[in-house]
Amino acid sequence: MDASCLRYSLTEEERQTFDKTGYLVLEDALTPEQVEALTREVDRIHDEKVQAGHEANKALFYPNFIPDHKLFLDLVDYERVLPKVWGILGWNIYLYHAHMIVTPPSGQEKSDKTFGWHQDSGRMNVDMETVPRPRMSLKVAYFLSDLQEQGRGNFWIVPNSHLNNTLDKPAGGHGQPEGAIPICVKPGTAVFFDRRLWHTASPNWSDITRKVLFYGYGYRWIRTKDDMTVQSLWADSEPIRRQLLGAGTNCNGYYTPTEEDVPLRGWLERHAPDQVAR
Ligand SMILES: O=C(O)CCC(=O)C(=O)O
Repeated sequence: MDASCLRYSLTEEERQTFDKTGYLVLEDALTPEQVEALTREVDRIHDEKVQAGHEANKALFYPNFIPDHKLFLDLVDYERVLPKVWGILGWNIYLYHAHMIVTPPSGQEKSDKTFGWHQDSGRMNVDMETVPRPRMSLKVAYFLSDLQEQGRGNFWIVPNSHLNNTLDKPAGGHGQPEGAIPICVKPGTAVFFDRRLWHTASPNWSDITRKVLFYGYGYRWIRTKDDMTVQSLWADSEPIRRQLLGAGTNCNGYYTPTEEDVPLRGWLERHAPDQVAR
């Protein structure tokens, strides 16, 4: 990894925003050329899935897409984004989960039905007993389609809700929680969010297909959340990418890492010692 990526390190202002609100918006994280090239691959995969029987007007949730194209792999340690991820979580991290979502126009009437609000990681939220629950992981969502207006299948969040273990939803299944907002962004925007931030997908009432890539980073001792069949990519990856793709020397190395388990720590010690927090 080139040390020039350090110009994208998490700033103090970004840290405060993320800590306070539970999310961070990074406009122009991807260039228009990257958006175009990634969109081509997303469209290709979507077409293949539809040919294989996926209903064309239903949202496509497709996990474990990293092995499908080098462009997806290259975002795992993307220079504009990874420094902010380690700035928040530290160096003992990997990509525990990734999914692509394509949300075509639903063709349905607008409704005020309450969306599917949740925090990430399922049972993690039940099995852990603290208030607030610990952060553990975050996701980076790369928006490829134009979501500058709401109603386009936008990602919705309740800002500042990440420290609340519960969320009050309107009674009767209508309306959204107090403070809820749609994320309205242009293509190429990356949104970082704490896994505890209450969030949801929403229906696409527009005629623009929504396309998003989600990259979930967490501590190396967290299990993968989808199949993550990325082991075949290890051999051709440089050490930090290999770490991010889940490599380790043995099981204990996920809990008590050696130098070989976490090349990211060694790299930071050499290039940015002030960023090796713990
Ligand atoms: O599709 C969306 O906008 C929401 C995705 C989501 O809920 C998630 O990644 O946990």
